[in-house]
This record gives sequence, C-alpha cells and structure tokens, in this order.
Amino acid sequence: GRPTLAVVGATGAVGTVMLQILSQHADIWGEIRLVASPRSAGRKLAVRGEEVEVVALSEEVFDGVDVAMFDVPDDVAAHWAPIAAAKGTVVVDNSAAFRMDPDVPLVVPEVNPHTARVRPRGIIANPNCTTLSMIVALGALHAEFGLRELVVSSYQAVSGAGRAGVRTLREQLSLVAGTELGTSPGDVRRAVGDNTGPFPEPVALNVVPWAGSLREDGWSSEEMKVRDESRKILGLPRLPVAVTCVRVPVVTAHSLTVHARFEGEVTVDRAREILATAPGVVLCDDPAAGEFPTPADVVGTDPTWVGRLRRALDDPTALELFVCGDNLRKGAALNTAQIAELVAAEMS
Ligand code: 2RA
Repeated sequence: GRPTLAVVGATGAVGTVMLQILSQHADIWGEIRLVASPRSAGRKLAVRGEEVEVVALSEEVFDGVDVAMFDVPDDVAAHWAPIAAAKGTVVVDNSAAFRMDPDVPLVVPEVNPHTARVRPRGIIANPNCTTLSMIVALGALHAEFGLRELVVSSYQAVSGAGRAGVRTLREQLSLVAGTELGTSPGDVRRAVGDNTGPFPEPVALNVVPWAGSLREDGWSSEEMKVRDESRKILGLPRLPVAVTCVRVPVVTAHSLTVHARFEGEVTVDRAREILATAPGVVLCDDPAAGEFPTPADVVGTDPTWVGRLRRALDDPTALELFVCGDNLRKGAALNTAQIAELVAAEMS
C-alpha cells in the first residue's frame, strides 16, 4: 500500500503551508495523520480536500507511520523524534535539534539528495529557512565554479518567527499607519509599546539586526546556523562564511545579499547560464527594466529567485547577487515535503 504520513506540528505557520503543499503535490500518501499539541487536538483541518481531525502527540500516533514530518520547537523534536524513529518511522525534522548531528543528514534535494539515504538514527534534518533561501542557487554555482568564501546578509520576514511574528508586525503596523512616526528617536518604540513580540525591537518602520538567541562573542544563533548548515550541505567543512542576520517588516519571503568567491575567475555570462538552467532556481535580473525579485512578488512561490547578478568590482573570482525565497515553502514545508517524497520513493 501507499506509505502512511504523519504531520507533527500541523497547526503552526509551517504546518498550514505543509497541508497546502500536500494538497497540491502528486498524491503519493496513503493515510495522512495530523498531529499537534494537546491544546489543538480535536480541531479539523483540510488536507487533500478532506477534513482531518488533529490528534495529540503521543507514542501511539506513530503506530504504522512510515514517514513523519516534524515542525515543532527544538526541545519537542529532541524528545519525540527518537521515539518515532524507534518505532521504525523515518523522521524528517525541521527543528535545529539534529541538524549538526554527524549521524543525521541535512538534505536539500537539489543539492545533496544522495545524503538522504544514509540515516543511522532514522532522522533526516531539514535546514533553517535562511540557509534554504540561498543554498539552491549557491549549490548550482559551487558545482560549476568551486566555492571558496561567502559573505552574506539576510533580510528576514517575520513569519520566520511563526504566527507570533506575523501577529506582531500586523499589530505594530496598525499602530503606526497614517501617523507621522519615524521622524524622531524612539517615536516608533513609544507608539508600539513594550510588547515587541518575538523581536527585541519594533519591526514596523524599522529593521532589526537580530534573529534567534545570543551565542558566543556576540553572534546570533541564526548566524551560526547559516554558517554551519551551509558548510554541511555543500560538503565544505572549512568554508569561510561571514554572515549578519537582519529582520525586516516583510510578512513572508526571506532575502539575502551574497558575495561569493570562487576558485578561479568567473563570468557573469556563465553564471547566468548556470542559474537559468538550475532546477529550483529562477533568474529574474533586468535592472534596466527595473526587474529583480522582491519578497512581495516571491511570496507563495516555490523557487529560489536570483537577481542583481554582478561580478565583484575588485575581484574577478567573486560574484554579487540578491536572492529571495518563500521561507515557509522552500524554506520549510516544501523542502521537508521534497525530502519525504524521496524517502517514500525508496519504499515503493
Ligand atoms: C527565522 N529562521 O526566520 C528563523 C526561524 N525559522 O526566524
């Protein structure tokens, strides 16, 4: 029969997009079980055109489940993924709990699909949305030119911080709309009040140079993820990566500026050819016509969009580019679904 799938974290921001994707992709699954915290149990959600009742997370929900997609907090995944795996379920996990475990592959199907087959713990990790928003384009360029160094800055949408992030931006926007705010120090902060939600500063009419939690020497957890995960996915464990992560008042779709240095001289013409033909990448780059990707156009789409492609002014071995991708789709639910489909194909 067709494999049974469990979606753990079905009610979250990523879970909601996952149910849409499962309804849009070729229907390879038998039963789809929707799982969430006890708080959400009993709710009905639509998937594949049918209403399915959400059940509370427990050991028994994994009985007979072939593949489970997890989108839950790190501590919940750390506890429950091994329990599911011990029952023979292949877990595709979108938390940070297992990404850097050497016995857990970190998979992007366009870049390193072969790694998904070797999974001693029965767990496959899905990368962070910021890494995923650039890595398909970089993987294609690396395969041709050989990557030597990355310097990146992110422009991250608030839905990366889940439903609470979206709610916070919308509430703050309603408090500043139609005002003259943004003209004197602290006026936006006073208008939005102390409750800045999951962000350390107001995000409306602002940019916030912070994502995640504090790590050593002033780095953020998000910055460490971009570096460590890029190295693991590309198989370049010593790749120099300089990264600054920034939150911007965008609902969904992360963007990054990228300076990528390669082994030898590169040409924009060859880079354009590679990006124009790479699976999962769309080149949208005509500055004379004012054409480049922006989050407002990219949201809801699957590919990694690339624009502003230039050779570095002072280094013939480096390229500058702007990339943009839906952090809930390719950045989370879509990549997880693609990995689960790879696993399901092994089973058929
Ligand atoms: C963010 N990447 O955008 C993080 C969480 N998934 O906040």
